[in-house]
Amino acid sequence: MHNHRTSVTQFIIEEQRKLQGATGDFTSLLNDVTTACKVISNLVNHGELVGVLGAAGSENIQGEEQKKMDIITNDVFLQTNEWAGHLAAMASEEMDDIYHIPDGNPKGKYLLTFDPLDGSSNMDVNVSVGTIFSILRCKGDCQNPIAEHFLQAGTEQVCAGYALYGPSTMLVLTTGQGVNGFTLDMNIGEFVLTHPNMTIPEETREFAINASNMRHWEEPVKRYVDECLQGKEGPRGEDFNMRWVASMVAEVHRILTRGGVFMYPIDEKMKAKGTEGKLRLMYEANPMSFIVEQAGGASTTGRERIMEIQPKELHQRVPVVLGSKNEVERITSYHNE
Ligand code: AHM
Ligand code: MG
Repeated sequence: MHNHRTSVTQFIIEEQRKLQGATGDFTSLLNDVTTACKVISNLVNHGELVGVLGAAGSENIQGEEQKKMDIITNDVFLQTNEWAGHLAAMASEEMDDIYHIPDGNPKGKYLLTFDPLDGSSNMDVNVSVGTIFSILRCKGDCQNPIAEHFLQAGTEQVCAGYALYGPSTMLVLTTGQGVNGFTLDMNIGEFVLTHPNMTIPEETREFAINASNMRHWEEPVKRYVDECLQGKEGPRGEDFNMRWVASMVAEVHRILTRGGVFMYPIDEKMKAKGTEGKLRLMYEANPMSFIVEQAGGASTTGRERIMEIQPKELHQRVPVVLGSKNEVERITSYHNE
């Protein structure tokens, strides 16, 4: 007998049926987003065979070197999502300003933000990379969207997700009813439900942080990591393991799978430069926080819940501490002491 698996499309349509007044708009939008992720997955898989590795020779608005793939994948996202009429506008880590739907295409009631290729420095060394996205409702005049329309707290997100281009390509999604994971079946070109109801274990013995910044860390972060490193002999009484992939998507996926905590905190070096963090609120921190909270974890800057931050600007950066609840609460308590 044929073993039927739920495709992501079927899953979203069934979710939509539970909502009163749903028009199918959101379902179609999500379909386009997953198509974009499939196109990117194909490019990532082919790598230098299709000549996409290396630097583009340009910088993004944060002054970071852009990879060829940052620009290509950004275009894929725009082209796949600009025509169907579900969106009022888009915003991306790789574009200075918001992206307007081209004249002649209908506009819709949603806003899409994305980091088309997170961890792109890992492309050239053939390590996992990902795509992160978030969907908001456009409130106000959606025929003439402006950047201010995007400045909504993370709690307003309608949907958040990521695609992880690893040994297999996965799509992990939340619409506020838990978190579900889908694996791309290359033979049929569909994401199929393989990881229903993903939840983060509360207890963990694993942390992730770029330790090369240790000398710049604030006291609470130093204390937390130091206590982990002391292992069995220290105040935690247990040995901890450390990981750093330098692809946030891979890091969050590991945490969803086996628990752990991920930190990109603010440090003295950032403060001296007037930066509030490394990761971006709209494209990275908010969508990942939504997913992590929906999976039973927690997400904070160390001082406040990320999803409650009222964004001040599109490209705002924030400190990020997320993962297993007990560890995130411990780190928060160190910040409060
Ligand atoms: P990117 O969006 O430019 O790729 O930067 C974000 C990435 C995250 O995926 C990752 O957690 C972090 O930057 C790695 O930073 P570092 O280079 O300090 O290790
Ligand atoms: Mg990124």
